[in-house]
Amino acid sequence: MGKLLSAAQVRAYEENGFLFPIRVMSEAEALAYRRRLEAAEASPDPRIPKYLRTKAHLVFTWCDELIRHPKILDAVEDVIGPDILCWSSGFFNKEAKDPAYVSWHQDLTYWGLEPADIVTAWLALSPATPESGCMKFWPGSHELQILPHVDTFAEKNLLSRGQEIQVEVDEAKIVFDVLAPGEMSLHHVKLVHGSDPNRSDDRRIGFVIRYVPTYVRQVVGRTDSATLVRGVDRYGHFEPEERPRADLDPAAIAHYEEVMDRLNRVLYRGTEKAAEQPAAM
Ligand SMILES: O=C(O)CCC(=O)C(=O)O
Repeated sequence: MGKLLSAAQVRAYEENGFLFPIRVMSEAEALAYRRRLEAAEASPDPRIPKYLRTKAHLVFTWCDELIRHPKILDAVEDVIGPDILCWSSGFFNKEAKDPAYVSWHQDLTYWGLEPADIVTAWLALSPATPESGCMKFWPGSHELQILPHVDTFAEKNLLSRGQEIQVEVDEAKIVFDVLAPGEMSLHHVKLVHGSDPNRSDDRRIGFVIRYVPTYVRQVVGRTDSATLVRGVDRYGHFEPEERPRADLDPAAIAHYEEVMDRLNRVLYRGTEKAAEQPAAM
């Protein structure tokens, strides 16, 4: 028995490369976070979408609170151990009847991180169903090497480069990551996954948190940064990040810009695309 997950759940994560549903908060708590998001989105400040997409925890106190949520961390600890850094966080949202989608991909492809003991917590703040365009997983694909990906930069693709694997996925084998608000899934950084457009009448809102054990390192960029959220960092592979003292605090924004400038050089390496508008990873 782990902190939150049973031994059978941890085994299922290791075998399949994903685990869901994991209830980490009540529907009411999830709704309260949805309201915080929607209040931020209501601001006329044009920089808000960028802040919400990548490393949102550096700019919004309630996102900083979410990446430290004890139940989320308990489940994460059960799969990657007790010394945990948050490398990124942000929203993958689809509006009602939104054609936006996510092509089949493996997260690790462009992140420059090693080794691959990295997990994403995907927290639902609205219903995630096949109709609303929930994630879909290829079970066991985290055991594969990184597959060849092509950059499409397709307009409706939510990924930074519209990256897509060059391998046929057997649709009969895929599993839909169905979640109610307040539930989350975990997926391994090499798992092949994607998602379809939202055909429902509600927004599909996912807060995505990338967690790495402290021994992971950045091998492409010269430096990288992360936030220690549990345990001790005995390695110092990542520069420590600063917590926001208030939402959109000017010091936090200056720190965000500096960190993102470095990270975008890694995420967009080898492309001509200017990295002025960080997309989701
Ligand atoms: O939210 C989605 O539809 C895709 C998210 C994703 O690709 C990820 O969290 O790695």
